[in-house]
Parts: sequence; C-alpha cells; structure tokens
Amino acid sequence: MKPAPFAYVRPATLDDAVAELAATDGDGKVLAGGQSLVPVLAMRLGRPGTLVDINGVAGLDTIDRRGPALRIGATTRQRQVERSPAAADVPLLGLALPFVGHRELRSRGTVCGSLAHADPGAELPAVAACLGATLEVVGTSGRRTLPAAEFFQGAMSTAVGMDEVLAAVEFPVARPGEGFGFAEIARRHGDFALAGVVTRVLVTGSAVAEAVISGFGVSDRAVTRDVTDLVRSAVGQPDLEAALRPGAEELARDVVDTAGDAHGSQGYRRRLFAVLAARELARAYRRSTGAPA
Ligand SMILES: Cc1cc2nc3c(=O)[nH]c(=O)nc-3n(C[C@@H](O)[C@H](O)[C@H](O)COP(=O)(O)OP(=O)(O)OC[C@H]3O[C@@H](n4cnc5c(N)ncnc54)[C@H](O)[C@@H]3O)c2cc1C
Repeated sequence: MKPAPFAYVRPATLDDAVAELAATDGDGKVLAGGQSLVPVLAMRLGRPGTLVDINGVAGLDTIDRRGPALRIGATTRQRQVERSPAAADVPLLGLALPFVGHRELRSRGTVCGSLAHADPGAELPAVAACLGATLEVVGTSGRRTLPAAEFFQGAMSTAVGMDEVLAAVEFPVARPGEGFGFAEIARRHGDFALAGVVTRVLVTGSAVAEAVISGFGVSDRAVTRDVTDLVRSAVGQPDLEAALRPGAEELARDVVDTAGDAHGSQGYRRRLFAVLAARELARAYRRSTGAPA
C-alpha cells in the first residue's frame, strides 16, 4: 500500500515550522526521523494533509550539557546520542537506547520523535518519566516546558498541540550516589517490549534517599512509582533481589493494567514486571553504592 496524497514542506526555522503547522488547521504532522510516521502513512493508519519536515531547521540537531541536564534537540538521532560521550552523563540513555528498534532505525529515528510518538511500549518515554525529564514545546502561543509526568497523556498521546513542535528534551544528569537499572523482555531484540522497567536509586551516606521505577509495555503509558520505602526496607537483607520480590509483585498488580494480547496475558506481564522490577531495583542499588552490578 502507498500513502494517501499529502503536501510536503521543509521550513528552515522553528517559527516557520510552527506557522506551517498552524496553517494546516490540525491536519499537519511533524516529520522527524520518519521511522514511526512513514509506516503509519504507508499503512494508511493516518492521512495527514501536510508533512512539516523539521530536518531543515537549523539548531535542532544538538546534544548540549546545560548545568545539571543534558539537552537533546528535536532532530538529534538516537544513534548520535548513543555514541555521544556527553550522553554518558545520563547512564540510562546508554542502557536503554540499544533496545530502541535496530541500529539502522536509530540512525534516522530521533530521541524527541520517540517521546512525541509516545508508544506505550517504547523505552525512551520510560527513561524520561523515571528521570523526571523536562520537555520544551514551541507553538504559536510561545514556548513552554513540561515535566514528563504532564507530557505523556496516554497511548500515542502527549501534551503537544497540533500547532506545536517538541523542540528539545532535558534529561537530568546522574548525581553522585545515583545508580540505574534497565531491562525489558521482547519477543525478539528490537521489538517493542512485552514488559520493561527503568529504575533509579539515590543513596546519600549509607541511606536510600530516593528510589523510582517506571514500567513500560504494561499500561497506556510509562507508569512511574516512588519505591523509596520498598528499597529501604529490603536493603540489608542477605539477598536483596529476593527481599524486593514481594513488594515488586504487589507493585505489578498496581501498575500492569494492559489487557492481554496474542503475545502475553495480563498475568504473564505482571510476572515479567515483578521479576524485572526486583532485579533492576537491586542492580540500581548496587550501582549506587559502587558495588559490581
Ligand atoms: C521495525 C521497527 C521497530 C521499532 N522498534 C522500536 C522499539 O523497540 N522501541 C521504540 O521505542 N521504538 C521503536 N520503533 C520506532 C522508532 O524507531 C522511532 O524512531 C520513534 O518511535 C519515532 O522517532 P522518529 O524520529 O522516527 O519520529 P517520526 O516517525 O518522524 O514521528 C513519529 C510521530 O511523532 C511526531 N513527532 C516527531 N517528532 C516530533 C517533534 N519534534 N515535535 C512534535 N511531534 C513530533 C510525528 O508527527 C509523528 O506523529 C521501531 C520502528 C520500526 C519501524
């Protein structure tokens, strides 16, 4: 099948991109890496009247350190970030990016495109949610920044308006005493996850100060929970992962609310989530203390 006819524009500035989107009166779509949008068009799952290609906009292809955050612009490819020394300051990006499709897709697909697409099984929205990333959106009424918790609104649904462009995302860089974990189960490497977790534990002195988990592939969006009390109560037990398991199973009953499908029932996904959650919280704790992961 071929896409339905569409108009194509390639503005040179962000203001022009926003103006072009506004001119379509809700019938336009931003084209970034095209790795999700083009299949959608080809299968005629969407029929936007106009594609606003932002790849010609100067200044969006950036990876910058801004104080305690790493700022990634709208046209920066996933593969650029994966290979960037600056991205090492956000270890979760290095852990998660190799699981975003295949390397060839990542050489075109953008970090911001994945966030704007907001697939419930995608890795990067969960990373953004777990870290409390900030997203910068530009539209006809100006520029606004949103925390990840407000940005993601449901399956393939975000706070980005029809005349807006996600211009950049800022991920907080790792603090001393912070450790991270990431794992997913997919039918094949590069597929969207059946269930996955992103974890973060901050230890100050010898105490657990913060512990957070985000699950993906388990609901209509990445689901984030503060699990500081759970991790605190398990630390000091001879087998940390085993000590975390009962709490992780309870958490799974809370966060996994996807209906079953051909690839796995809800119960199966709950089991996956609980196993991954206990394992990756334990791993994040070990990393936060400098112990071997
Ligand atoms: C075979 C295959 C396997 C894949 N596996 C995975 C996987 O395992 N995990 C995963 O996370 N992804 C996966 N993907 C999708 C991933 O490759 C895409 O890169 C990503 O979802 C979208 O990024 P993009 O830059 O290609 O966006 P595009 O395809 O250009 O756009 C996607 C959507 O986001 C909107 N959009 C994009 N950028 C912006 C912006 N700056 N502002 C506003 N709206 C914007 C577009 O209008 C469109 O609606 C897979 C894709 C394929 C084809």
